[in-house]
Order: sequence, then structure tokens, then C-alpha cells
Amino acid sequence: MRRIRLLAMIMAGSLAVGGGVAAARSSLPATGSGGGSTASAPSYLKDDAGRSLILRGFNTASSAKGAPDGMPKFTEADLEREHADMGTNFVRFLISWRSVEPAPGQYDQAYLDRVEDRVSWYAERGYKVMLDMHQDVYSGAITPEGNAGNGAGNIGNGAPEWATYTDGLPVGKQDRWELLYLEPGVTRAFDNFWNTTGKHPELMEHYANTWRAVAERFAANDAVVAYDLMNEPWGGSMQGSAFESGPLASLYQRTTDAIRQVDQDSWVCVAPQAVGVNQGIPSGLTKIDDPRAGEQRIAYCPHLYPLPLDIGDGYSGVSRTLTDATIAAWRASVEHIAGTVLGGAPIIVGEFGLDTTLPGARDYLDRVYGTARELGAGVSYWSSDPGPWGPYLPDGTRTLLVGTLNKPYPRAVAGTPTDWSSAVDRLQLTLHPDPAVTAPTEIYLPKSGFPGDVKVEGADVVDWNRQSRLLTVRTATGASSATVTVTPAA
Ligand code: 9MR
Repeated sequence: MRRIRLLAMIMAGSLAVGGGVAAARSSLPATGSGGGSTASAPSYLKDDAGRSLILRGFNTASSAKGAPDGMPKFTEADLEREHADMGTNFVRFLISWRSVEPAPGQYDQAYLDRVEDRVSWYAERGYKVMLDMHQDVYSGAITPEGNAGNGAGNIGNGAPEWATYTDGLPVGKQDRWELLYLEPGVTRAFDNFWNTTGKHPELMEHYANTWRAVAERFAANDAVVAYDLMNEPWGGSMQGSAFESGPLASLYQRTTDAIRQVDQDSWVCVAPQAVGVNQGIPSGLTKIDDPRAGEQRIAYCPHLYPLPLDIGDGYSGVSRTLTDATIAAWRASVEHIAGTVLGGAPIIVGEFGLDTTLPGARDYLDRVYGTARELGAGVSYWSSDPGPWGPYLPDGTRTLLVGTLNKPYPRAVAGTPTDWSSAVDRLQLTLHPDPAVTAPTEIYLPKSGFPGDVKVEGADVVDWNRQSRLLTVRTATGASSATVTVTPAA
């Protein structure tokens, strides 16, 4: 209930600066009309060979937040299991400002070595990596002991202690971690970071330079394709469009410019204010200009957390109706920001997730992955940490997530996927080939009877690799369309 009050407060905040909200709604193109909307023509992240990427994976992992070395409790064997069980090809890997810049202006190369080592595990298995500068409640330096879940030591995380200025204001206890955002000391720490207090212009500069240090390290790393600039931004005492079009857009621009000093090619991912927008309220984020030569490489990476599920209701009855309404509103907002505001940016759903023991969990998962497919969006599920939200319980038992996620999907498409569908017993992909792309299309097929029966039109099967479980298909020269249909052996 208190969570609902928090959201109501944020909604009121957004509506108070309603110009931006009204504009977001009125300029939405009609569904299917094109005109900059991603509804009819999704944009895709491309690999070096020019293929459209369909990214499916996890956030890895929450366990990194409070760890002294900044590393998740996730081994190479864990990755091997995830890969074998679900055929994932993507990770949103959590990193933190406090680990990169433990003292002002000093970048911890040993930490970046550790990150690079983990990235190599993914690279060896053909994954793409998005580095996520994570924060919750600003910093581990301000949240008191004894809060819910604080046993894991990971409630507040992100900023280094030296960049945490609460100005002596208190941070009390809350029974839900998200409510800590409303504590006076947390609000002030954010206000100082965004320099709405006028006292700390240096903090955003440090943040941008921290990203430049990360980008310098990973610019030449082929597996790292994207930088997610800030997890779940929060404006402190400034909310809604005033925050998103003001300090947040300004931070994104400065950070993008800093990254481009050392890395021209990786995608820069921007996210809206989290509270409210994650629940379907329109975002007031404004355009970020990519100074690189050639096409813009800014991606939109929102999160999705419908309130009924987040407060522990299942996806059934009234909760399902409300959740569907949230998803519809969220999608309209995402299409508007990615399609119109950012000028046709590809989308990655940086986080969504739920307690998989809730009623209707499987239907909700299918619903969100279906929406992502229609948007051409990558997805990183929250999260791979063991527990009822994740794919495995602490004792290693699989949750229903494993079976639900382990479906066939095209990973890299030599052109534009115009239509595709995926079920445990069928994959269909129709694509518009790009004659400039010489690399083949790759399709992941799970173990359950695939490849079985493979039908191709306007294309030829080049290879089936039982080890990697990749079906490789090459479109016929001059074909304007190609279709691949795969069903498992009976
Ligand atoms: O699931 C995470 C929970 O165990 C932590 O206590 C909490 C605070 O660090 O963070 C949760 O993860 C959140 C993530 O950091 C940001 N997006 C929402 C996630 C789920 O609440």
C-alpha cells in the first residue's frame, strides 16, 4: 500500500509538469502508421557483420552490489549451465561507480581486469555484453543497517563514499527498500549529485569521466556492445519531465560525449526516470545527440515493473487486467521515446522480472517476451541470482523460468526480421534480406527435438551445429524475402 502511495506521489509530480506528459501522448503516431514509431519498423542493434541482433539474457547479478571486489557470485560453470539450459546470448553485467573510481580521479584497473575476465567468459560463448553502471538508493554509504534484505549488504549501492553528500540529513529505516528513496539523506545525496543544490558541479563530471575510463578499457572488446549509463535514475527532489529533460538529459549528453572521446562504436543506452515510468507513466526524456560520425548509436533501455506484480499479486484476475493496461501504456511510451524522441533508437528492456511462483507467472513471461519481439527489443531478465525470481533456486533446482525462456529464436539476422514467432514447438522467421550483409542468419534451437523439420523459402540451410545448437541459413541472392520454419521431431 505504501508503494502505491509512492507511485501516486510520483504521478502527481509528473502531472505537475504536465506539458511534457501531454506532449508525449498527443504526438504518439497511430499504431502501425510508421512515421518514426517503432510499431511498424523496429530498429535493431547490429553486429560488426551488419546483422540485426536479437538479444536474450539476464542481469548478472544483484550479488555484485555489496561485494567488496564488486564481482557477482556467478561462476563460469554457472554461465555454462545457463547457456546450455536456455541458449542465452546476452548479459546486462552490473558494474559500479564506487568500484571503478574508489578515490576521486583514480580508476581501479584491477577491478576493470576482473570485469574483463568475466566478459571473456561471455565472449568465448558468443554472448554480447551490456555494462550497467548500477545504483540503488544512490550509495552503500548512506543506507542504515537493519533494513529489509540488508543482510545481503546490498540495499544501497553505486556511488563511492567520497561522492555521497547527505549534508547530515537522516536516513531512516523502511520495510521496503524502494521507500528508502524518500528518506531526506538519500534525497539530498541525489540533489547534490545532480547539482540542483548548486554545491557539487564536480560529481557529474566525475561520473562522465568514470564512464570514459570504462569505455577506454572496452572500446576494442568485440563482446561489449553497449553501455547502460545509469540504473534506474532518481531525481531526488526533482521529478518527472523537469528531471528527465533537465539534469538527467544533461548527464547523458556529457557522458555520451566523454565515451565518444575513446569509443566510437559501442551503443550508449539511456533509461528514463524509473519510478512511475517503469509502471507505464509516459517519460519526458529528451533527445541525446551522438557525436560519432555516421548513424546515431543511442539505444533506449527502459525497465518494466507493473505495480500489481511488484507488490506480490499474481498475473490473474484484476491484477492481470491492470498489468495488461500497464504493459500497453508502457509500450506506447517506449515507442514514443525510442521512435520519435530518440529518432528510431533500438530498444533493450534492461530489466523486468517477477517471483516465478506467483500465479500466472508463465503467461506474464510469454506476454512480455511477445511484446519485446514486436518491438524488436533485446531483453535482460532481472535477474540470474538464485531464488524464486531467478532460473535456479539456491539448491540448484530449476524454476519455471528455464522452460519458459528456452525457446528457439533468431540470434543474428542477415537483414531485417519482418515477422517471427517462437514457441516450444515451433520457430518461424520471415526476413527482408540485406544484400550488403554477407554473414549468414543464425537461429538458436533448444534440445527438445530440434531441429526436426526445417523448411526454407528464399534461403538455404548452410549448417546445423549440434554443439552450439545454431542453425545457419543463407538467403538466396536477389531474394526480397526469406522464410524459415522449424518444428521439432515428434
Ligand atoms: O532484487 C534486488 C534486491 O534483492 C535488493 O535488495 C534490491 C536493492 O539493492 O535490489 C533489487 O533489485 C532491483 C534492481 O537493483 C533495480 N531494479 C529493480 C530490481 C528488483 O527490485
